[in-house]
Order: sequence, then structure tokens, then C-alpha cells
Amino acid sequence: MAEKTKKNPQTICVIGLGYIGLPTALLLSRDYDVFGFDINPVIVEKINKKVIPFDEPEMEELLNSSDIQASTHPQHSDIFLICVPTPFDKEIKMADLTFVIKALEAIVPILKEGNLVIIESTITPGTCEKIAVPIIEKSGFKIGTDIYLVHCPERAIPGRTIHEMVNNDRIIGGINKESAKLAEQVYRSFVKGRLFLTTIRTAEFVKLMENTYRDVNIALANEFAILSEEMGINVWEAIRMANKHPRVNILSPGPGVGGHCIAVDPWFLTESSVNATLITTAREINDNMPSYVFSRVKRIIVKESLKKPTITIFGVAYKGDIGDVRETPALKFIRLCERENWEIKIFDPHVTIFPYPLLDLNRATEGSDCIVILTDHSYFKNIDPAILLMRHKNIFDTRNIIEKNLWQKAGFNVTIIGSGDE
Ligand code: SAJ
Repeated sequence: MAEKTKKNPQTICVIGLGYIGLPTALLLSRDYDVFGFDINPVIVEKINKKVIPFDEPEMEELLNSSDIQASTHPQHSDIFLICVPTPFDKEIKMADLTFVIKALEAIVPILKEGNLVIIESTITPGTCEKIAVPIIEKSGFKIGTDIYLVHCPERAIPGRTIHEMVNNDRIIGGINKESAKLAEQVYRSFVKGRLFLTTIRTAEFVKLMENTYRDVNIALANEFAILSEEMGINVWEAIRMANKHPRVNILSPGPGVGGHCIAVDPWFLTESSVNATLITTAREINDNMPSYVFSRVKRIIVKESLKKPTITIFGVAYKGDIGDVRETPALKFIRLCERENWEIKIFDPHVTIFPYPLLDLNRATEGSDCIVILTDHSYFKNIDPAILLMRHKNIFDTRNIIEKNLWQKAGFNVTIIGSGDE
């Protein structure tokens, strides 16, 4: 570790330099000497060469002005901050805590009395007490008196990560009050939002509640869209009207829920309980949306008698104006189209890496029979439909982002999910 030169004399080792760990490490490095540890040598090399491994507003400037050092090994420090991913085991619908466990095991040999260990990774309630404490105590130190332990779940939305890390309120759950108080000082160095201290198990639960709340509400919007189609009602107009009520705020329907959090975290609550029926149902509704979209597109294909159709997908990112494709609902939609032997062409102005070829706008639309909008990228709002050389002019919009009249004037048969006009 470099000689201590910062406002705060303590050193911090951030474990996991991904979407959360790296920006957090960079923010902390303004006041602390920060050391980054990641098992991926490519990420480590990039950081040490001042190359951002993924794009986020303000990240490049922060990295350039930071003196953070990264390595594939952990370093003796006063504070350890664990930001590794918690993948989801799809087969058994359970959190896979392997990375969190490995991160804890990696620091056990280098722990010193007085160290603070903070886990930011999303975990199932009880993980800190049942899994983290026994691992840490293998060091011979006692939790709560020799080593302090905290869970402080991350709360930053991709696309606004730095802004939210600085401005959002945070929940700090301590194994005891002393632990929470120590972590409070660390977060105070860069968080302008309020810091709320609670128990470690409550903090674990709160994180899952937040993402589950959003998932359930998106499922409700999706179910409203499906019902409105059955009833010949425009769901978008209906939601606008319902949201005029002072205590109603219905979210937007779409092609399903993606991202590494909302599409995953609710399952962490259902894994050990048979009583999470609403949460399970919401997950199933959202997971079924790509199939529902597929059935709607199929209806267009059949109605138009299109043989061997070519489908153009606008947007494979899991949400608008970002290039992140983790858990994207687009993948399931593509697989369903493939099973029908439809030709698929993809255009996404933000995504650079995807398991299927990405084309430019012209090549993706030339000779196509139907455009399907899966992501609400602002770019799609400004496309001039008159210049597209389609074989058949159909468009299905799952995000309600195009200007219907404009596309109709250009000769397109326009269908918007939940618009109830069929
Ligand atoms: N979506 C809809 N309709 C909506 C809103 C979202 O279909 O009305 C879809 C999006 O298109 C996307 C998915 O839901 O596929 C999730 O997107 P999101 O913007 O709701 O959330 P994430 O996954 O990008 O980030 C969430 C945030 N959690 C909450 O808002 C409660 C963020 O604050 C968390 O930090 C993040 O999860 C995380 O890392 O846990």
C-alpha cells in the first residue's frame, strides 16, 4: 500500500471491482488510501492503466484522478469492503453465495484486531450471522469486539451509479452498534444522503424488500397491460388516469424485467419460505413477459401471412440508454423466435457485446418484416421510419416510445403493447 497521505489515515481494501465495487473504491479513494482486489486480471490491469472497464457517467474522471492500486490479491488493511456479485442459481432458484464466501475466506489470513468488514453484496437474510461470522472467526478473533462486521447494501442504479452512490440515503446494519458506528464514518466520507443504522439482519432484508417492491409493481403493470388488451382498453391512457390519484403510482408495462438485481433478488426471499406467494407470482408474471410478447408478435406474423419472417429487434439492453444486457428479457424472446425458424436481426446503439450479431440500423431493417422494440433507448424515438427499407412494414412496441402517427404516416402497421386496439 502506498504511504498514507490522505485525510483519513485508515486503509481500505475493496474486494470485487465491478459495477459497485469500482465506483465505491474510487469515491473512497478521495479520503482514504484504497487498494482494489479482483480475481479478474483483465479488470485489474485496466484499472492500473486508468482504463475504465465499463462505462458509467463520471467514472473516467474519477479513475483518472484516483491513486487507487489494484491487484489479484487482497492487501492488509484497516477496513475490508466486499462488493462481489451474488449470482442466482436458476435451477434451484437460490442465491449462490460462493463469491461472498470466497472473499471472506481470502481475508481471514490477513485480518488484524480492530478491522472492520463491510459486506455490500446482496445476500439472503441471516447470511452475515450464519455464514460470515463463523468464517471470520476462523482467524481466532471474536466478532463484535476484535473484528467489526456490517452489511451496507448498495443502492445505485446503472446509468446513474455515481450520482446515486453520493446522494442516496444508505442503510447500515451492524452486528453490534460499534460496528455500525464505525461503518457510518466510512460512508460519511462520500455519501451526502442520510445514513440509517440498524441491525445486520434488517439491512439484509431491506435490500431484498426494495427490489422486490419494484418487481411486484412492474408485474402489476404488466398484468394490467395483458388485461387491458383482453378488454379493449389502452393501458397507457388508463395508467396515466389512475396515477392522477394522490396515492397511486403504477409503473410501466414492458417486455419483462432484466438486470442483475430486480430479476434476481426477489428469489432470495422465496428460497427458504413457502409463504412468499405474491413475490413468486410477480416473478413468474415478469419472467413470462417475453413469451407474451412473442405470442403477440406471432399474431402479427399470422395475420399478415408472413412466411419465413425476418424480425428486427430494436434494443437488447435490459433497459433504456445503457449497454448492460445482464438478465435481459430480449434473450428469451430471441430464443423463442429461433425455435420458429424466424430470422433475427438486432440493432442496439448502446450494446457492444452480445451472444448474437449486432447490426447497424440500415442492415438490421433492410428486408425485414417486423420491428420489435424491446428497450426504451431514446435513440429509437428519433428514427425516421420513412427511410427504412423494410419488406413488410410492421412494428410492435413493447415500451410505448414511438410516435404512433409518424410511423403510421410512413405506412407502418403499428402495435403497442397494452394499447387494446386489436
Ligand atoms: N422496468 C419496467 N417497467 C418500469 C420500470 C422498470 O418494465 O416501470 C424494467 C426495466 O426495463 C428493467 C427492469 O425493470 O428491465 C429493472 O430496471 P430498474 O430501472 O427498475 O432497476 P435496476 O435493476 O437497473 O436497478 C435496481 C434499483 N432498485 C430499485 O429501484 C428498487 C437500484 O436502485 C438498485 O441499486 C439496483 O436494482 C440494485 O443493484 O439492486
